[in-house]
Amino acid sequence: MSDTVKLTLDEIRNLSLSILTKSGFGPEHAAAIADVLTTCQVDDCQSHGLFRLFMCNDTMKTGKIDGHVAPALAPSDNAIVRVDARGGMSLLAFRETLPVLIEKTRTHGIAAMAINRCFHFSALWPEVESLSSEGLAAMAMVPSHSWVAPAGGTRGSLGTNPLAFSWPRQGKDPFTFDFATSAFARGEIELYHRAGKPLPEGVAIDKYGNPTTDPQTAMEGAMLTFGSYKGSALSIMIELLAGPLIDDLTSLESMEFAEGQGGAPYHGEIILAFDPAQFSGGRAAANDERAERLFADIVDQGARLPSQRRFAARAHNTARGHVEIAKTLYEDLLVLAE
Ligand code: NDP
Ligand code: PYC
Repeated sequence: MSDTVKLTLDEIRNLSLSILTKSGFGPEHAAAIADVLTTCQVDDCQSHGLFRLFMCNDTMKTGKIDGHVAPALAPSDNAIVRVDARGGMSLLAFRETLPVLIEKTRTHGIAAMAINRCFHFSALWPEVESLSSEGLAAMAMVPSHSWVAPAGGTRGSLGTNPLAFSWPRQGKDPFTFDFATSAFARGEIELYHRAGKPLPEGVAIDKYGNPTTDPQTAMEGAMLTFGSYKGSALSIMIELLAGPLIDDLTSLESMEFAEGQGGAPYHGEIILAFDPAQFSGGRAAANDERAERLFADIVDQGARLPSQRRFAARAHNTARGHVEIAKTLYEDLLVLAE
C-alpha cells in the first residue's frame, strides 16, 4: 500500500480552506493563507506547505490572534509602506498592500514595506517572487521565536530568521533564495520529529549546551545558526531590521508574548524592493546581460542555482496535475478538517 496520497491543486486549496475556516479564520484570511500554502505545496516545500496548517490551527487555539481583522495601511508620502496587521496573520496584510509597494518602488526606485503586529508562519519566497514577477528585485526578513543560540552561546536568543531574495530574469524563472539563518528551519526539525529520524550533527544543542541529534531534545534545547558566527550575525541583523527598526518585537519578545502557548510567532516583517530600471541609469538591459553571464557561469560548471529544485517540482506537479504528500500527514490533516 502506498504511503503517499495524491492531491490535485484544487484539493490542496479546498482542504486548506476547510481547515482554516474550521479553525476560526474568516474568508479573507483563509483565502490568503490557503493560496500561499497551495503555492508552497505545488513547489514541494514540505516544511511550509500543508504541514503549516497545524501551526495555523495552534495559533487560533491560543486565543491571541484575530482571524477576521482587516489590516490597516498607514498614510504615507515617502517610500515606506507601513501596514498594521492588527493582530492577524501576516499574509492578508502583505497581499492587500503589495500594489502600494510596487507603485512606490517604481516611483522612488527603492521602497520598503513594514508589516507590524502580525502572526507569521509562512515561507517568504512567494512574497519576494510576487515582486520579481513585476520586474523588481526584492528582499524579505522576519524574526520568529528565540529558539536559536547565537554562535558561542548556549541558549536561544535569536529566531530562525529567514532571509529571502528574488531577482527578476527576462523570460526565465527568477533567481530566488529563501532560507532560515538557523542551520535547520524549525519546521524541518518538526518534520524530522514526525518521521522519527535523527538530525544531522551541527543543527542543535540540548538544554545543557551539548550537541544533540535528537529532534525532541533539540526543540527543548537550542538550535544553531548556519555558518557559525556568520549566520549568527545575519540573524541579529534580521532581528534589528524586522524588529526595533520598524517598532516591533524581537524573537525574544515574541517568545515572551506567546507565554508558552505555542502557535505562530508574533512580530513584524520587512520587505525591501528595488527597481533595476532606476538603479541602472537606463542601462537595465545591459545589466540583465551581465547578471545572466554570472548565472551561466555558475550553471555551466555543474552548480545549481537556488530554487531550481523548486521550479522543477512546480513544473512536474503542474504538468501531472497533482502533488504527493505523506499519507500520515494527510490523515492528521483530515482530523483537523472534521
Ligand atoms: P532550505 O535549506 O530547504 O533551502 C534554502 C534555499 O537554498 C532554497 O532557496 C533552496 O532552493 C536553496 N538550496 C538548497 N540546496 C541548494 C543547493 N545545493 N544549491 C543551491 N541552492 C540550494 O531552507 P530552510 O529549511 O532554511 O527554509 C525553508 C523555508 O522555511 C523557507 O521558505 C523560509 O522562508 C521558511 N521559514 C520561515 C520562517 C518564519 O518565521 N516565517 C522561519 C524559518 C524558515 P530549492 O528550494 O530549489 O532547493
Ligand atoms: O520553520 O523556523 C520555522 C518557522 C518559524 C515560524 C514559521 N516557521
